[in-house]
Parts: sequence; structure tokens; C-alpha cells
Amino acid sequence: MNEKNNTYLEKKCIAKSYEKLLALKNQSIIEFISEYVELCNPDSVFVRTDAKEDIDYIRAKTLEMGEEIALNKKGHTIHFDSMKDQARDKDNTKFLITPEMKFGAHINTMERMAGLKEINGLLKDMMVGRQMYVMFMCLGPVNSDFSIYAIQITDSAYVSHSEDILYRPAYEAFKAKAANIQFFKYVHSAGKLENNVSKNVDKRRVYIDLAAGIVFTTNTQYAGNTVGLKKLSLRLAINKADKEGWLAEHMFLMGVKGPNNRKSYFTGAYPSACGKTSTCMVDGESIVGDDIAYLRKKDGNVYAVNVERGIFGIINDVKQKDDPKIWDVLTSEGEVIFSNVLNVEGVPYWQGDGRAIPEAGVNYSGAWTKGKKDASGKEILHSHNNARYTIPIKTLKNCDEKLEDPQGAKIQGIIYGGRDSDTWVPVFQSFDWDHGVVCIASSLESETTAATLGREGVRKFCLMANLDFLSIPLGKYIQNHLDFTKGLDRVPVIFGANYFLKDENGKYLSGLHDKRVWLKWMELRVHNDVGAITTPIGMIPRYENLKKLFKEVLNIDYTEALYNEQFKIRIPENLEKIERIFEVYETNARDIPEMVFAKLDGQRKRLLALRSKLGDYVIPDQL
Ligand code: SPV
Ligand code: MN
Repeated sequence: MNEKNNTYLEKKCIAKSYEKLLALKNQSIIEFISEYVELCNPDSVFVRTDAKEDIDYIRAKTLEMGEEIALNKKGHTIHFDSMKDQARDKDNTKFLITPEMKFGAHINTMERMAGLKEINGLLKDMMVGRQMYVMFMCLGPVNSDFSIYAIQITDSAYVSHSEDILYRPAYEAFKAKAANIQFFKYVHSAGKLENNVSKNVDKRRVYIDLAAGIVFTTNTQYAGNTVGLKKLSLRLAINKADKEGWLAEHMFLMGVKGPNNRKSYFTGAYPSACGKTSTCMVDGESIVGDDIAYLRKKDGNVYAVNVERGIFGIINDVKQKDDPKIWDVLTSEGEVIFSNVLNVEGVPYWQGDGRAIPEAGVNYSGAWTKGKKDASGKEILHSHNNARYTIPIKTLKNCDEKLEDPQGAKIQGIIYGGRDSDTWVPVFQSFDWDHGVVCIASSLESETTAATLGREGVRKFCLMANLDFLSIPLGKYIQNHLDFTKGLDRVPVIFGANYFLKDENGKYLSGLHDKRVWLKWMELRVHNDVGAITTPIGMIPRYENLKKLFKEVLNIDYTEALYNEQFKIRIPENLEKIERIFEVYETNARDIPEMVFAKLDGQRKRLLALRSKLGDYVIPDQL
């Protein structure tokens, strides 16, 4: 690096930031930051260490710059994203690839040099008039086998603040490791702002340069696009995990209590808006994390950590009655960022909060009154479908003690759940690991909801709820899962879950809280404490075990009639599902493990054999 760069960086650095960088004794960090200071040309650079005063500085900046507005409760703020910037932008999220990188269908890619040219063009002088924040962070607990370090560069105080709530600070870890540290890199600029929101959303880009381990993001503020350590890291981590023999997953991590104070840890992968966060927050159990987990093999077992220490959760339908734990946090003093909800004189309102919808307030569309329409004449809801809260997990009363354990939690079960109105039973267990990986995890589908654009109830293929983030070919990803448990002493048990099964009149067959019972059943199954009924799709609960659990957990008299309706094997629908999944994999057949076709075919044969014996719909009693 030349003298000129050093001097330039030093000149831009404020509040001892340059000294903070030098103290890291790592030339590659200085070079990385210098490169983007020169390109983006911020007025000043602030380096955030782990010190409280630095964290407070960023919090104060969010208010000073207007990216967040203080609400009435101490520690509560509200942030808005542009009306056109309310979710992850899948179309403009691309992997920059070189000719030897093969990704196959389902993954959005772009030629690397063209992508770098475009993004460098966009970033040029993008931070003029603004301050650049440099953050040193860690994915997973610091100083653990799971830790991955990361540097975030951003011109958004809101992004920095969110990252502080969601991830562990690691300036001291960077300092201790000096030149021996490897890290992911993120460069973000919100671009031109108008009323504090990104103006040029048409130039929103999320470009992932796997070769350099850098993700670039421009012209957006929505956290799913901008907070580097969240979904941008998941994409880098899946690629890194592939090379190193572990798994990076879109999964919650939770403890489930069994008899005699036993606690068993589960991870669970569910597509967005399919019950992932609400499952790991259920009453009576404990939460380690709600979104991203890393899984590694150690001493013959699988262990997992939560990559995060906070939650960026959907706030829709959070009610005092149904979600008392999260309600408590959202209505008590403490650090909370609300995004894209309605602000009525310092009080936040959201959809399905159990309160009357106010007549007027301020939301992501500006001043809002009931009935306000957007440019296309569509009514603007008071709070967005994808409105969110950002909170530290430790503020939840049911936060699990494993949250900061560098060893992680030993995993007994893995759950895959989708939104499925007519095929899967509410809960079932795979015959073994391979069957679970193929016929549950790799067969996961989910129906679109009113919360996403387009027609409702359209089934979408949703491999392990991780398809949006895959940075390796589908077949390789599945093969890694098949290989993962080879040689282990104890292999986690794979379960399928479906909270959205409906009867012929379109009425949900499960209650909102039934998932608490399904969790208890799975906990008993991983210890072989209850039996199960073998069906062509896997093992399902016995009526008497569920009846007892419904009484104990929910004080509900669970009837055999409801059990038969919920757990009948729907053979035509299951066969159709297998055809759909076959089709997905046949279009990529070259890369797909033979095991996938073999297991799907085995399941098809079992279903056909049962149908020829007992007809299309088979209740558990008949088995
Ligand atoms: C999801 O959509 O899966 C989320 C929110 O967890 S985002 O940060 O947008 O990915
Ligand atoms: Mn998620």
C-alpha cells in the first residue's frame, strides 16, 4: 500500500478512528478500507470498536441523521424504508461468477468483471456528504469453532445500529488475532436519500463476489438487503461451509423440555412466514435463535450455534394474548427498532396487534390516513405486511442459556416445515437421515401467502427453506447434507411439520398453539420414549400419545375424529407432490445425487402399494 492512501484515509478518519485501525496490526484491513474510502468518498470515517461510547455514538447518529426517530418508550425507535424497498430484492441479488464456477438453475448469477464494473460505477462517490461507519463483527459467538469474523462498511447509521443489536461485536477479537484473521467483507451505501429513504431504488443492487469474499449493496436500506451479517453472510457461509464440511442453514435453534427436566435442542428450517419465529418462541420452551444456524460435527454429535444475538422478526399478528413474550419486549422499555409500522405520536401500531386501527399517523408512505392509496390506486395499509422489529434475544424471558455458549448446543432433532394446505400431516418423522434429507428437507414446498405479491396459495419449491441463499449447486448442497452425518455416533432425527393443513371447507385443522404439542412429541421421539405408526411417508404419532400431550400442554380434549382427519395419509396429494419434486430435480438431473431419485421412487412405491390395498385416503387406525 502506498503512502498516499494512508494519508488519505488518515485525513478522513475522525474520533481516533485511524489509531483504532492501526491498533489492529493488519495491513489487509487498512487496504480494504482505504480502497472503499477512495471509491465511495465519504466526508468522514468512524471506526466502531466494542466500547460502549462507540455503540452509543452510532445510536445517537441514527437519530441525528433522521434514519430512526425516537418513540415514546425509552430505547424504542422507528425506521422507514422506501415504499419500493420493503423486502429482499431477489431479482437484483446476483452472484458474480467466473467461468469455472457452475451454479445451475435456481441461482441468479452474473459475469464477475461486468458485475464489478457496474457496482464500482455505482459506488463511485456515493458517500459524498456522508459518514462511513466501519464495524468489526462476528457471526456466531466470538472465539468459538463456529466464529466467522466480518467487517461491515456502510453509510447507514440504521444498518450499523441493526448490526449491533443482531451480532456480536468483535473489534477486540480482530485486535487479538492481528494479521491471522480471516473475514467476510460488506460494502453498503444507501445511495441518494430523499426523506431519509433510498431514492434510486431502481439502481438497487446486491452483488456477491465469492472470489473476494465481498458483498456490495447499493440504493437500499431494507435490512435483508443491507445488513451484511444476515442473508448476505448466509450466502457466503454456505459456500465456505461446502469447502470445510459443515452446514450453514436458514434455521431456528431452540430447547424443548422433556420429562424430568430433560432439555433437547432442535433446529428448524421454515420458509418466510411459515411459523419459524413463532415456533422457537412458543410458551414453555426456550429460544437460542430464530433465523440462521451453523451446524458442525464434534465428538460424534452435531452441534449448532445461533449466528445472531438478535431477532429481525415480522411484527404482523403479534398480539398480547398469543405472543406474550415478544409482546412484553415490544411494549417495555429497552432497545427496539420498529420498521415500517405506523407511528402515532410516538406509539407504534402494526397489523393484527389487537388494537383498533388508528385514523392517522406516519408510516412508510409519509403522513398516512385511513384509506390512503398508492400511485396505482391500491390501499396503503397502516403497517406493511413485512414490517419488522429488531431486538436483542437476551431481552426475551425465554432466552436459552446456550445463546452465548461457544460450544453450541447438541442437536437431537431437525424440523422442516412449509405452508401446505392438503398434503403433509401436521408432524411426522423420517425413517432415517437419508430419507429425511430427500423426502422431507429436499421436498420442502410452500404456498405463497397474502403477504407476498402474486396469487395466493401457489406452491413453490423451497429446498430446505434455504433456496434463496444457495451459493453452490443444488445437487452439491443436497449431497453435503447426505454426507454430513457419516461416521457420527448420534445422528439427529429429521421431522416434517405442517401447521397449515386445511379441511375440505378450507378451515385450518390445527390450532395456533398445537405446535407446542408437536414439539413435545418430537422431543419424546428423539429419546424413543413413545412409539409411532409407520406409514409410506414416515412415522406419525399415535392417538393416545397426542391425547395425553394435548391435555398436559394445552388442557385440550383432543378427539380421535380430529386426529384421524389431521393424520390421514392423503395418497393422491402425496403422489402429486412426488411428481412435482421429481420434475424439479430432473431438470437439473446431471448434478443431483442418485439417492434423491432412489428415495423419491421408494416413497412413490410405498404410497402406490398402500393405495392398492386401502384406497386413496388412509386413516392411522387402518395401518
Ligand atoms: C427472511 O425473509 O427469511 C428474513 C428476513 O429472515 S430478511 O432479513 O429479509 O431475510
Ligand atoms: Mn430468514
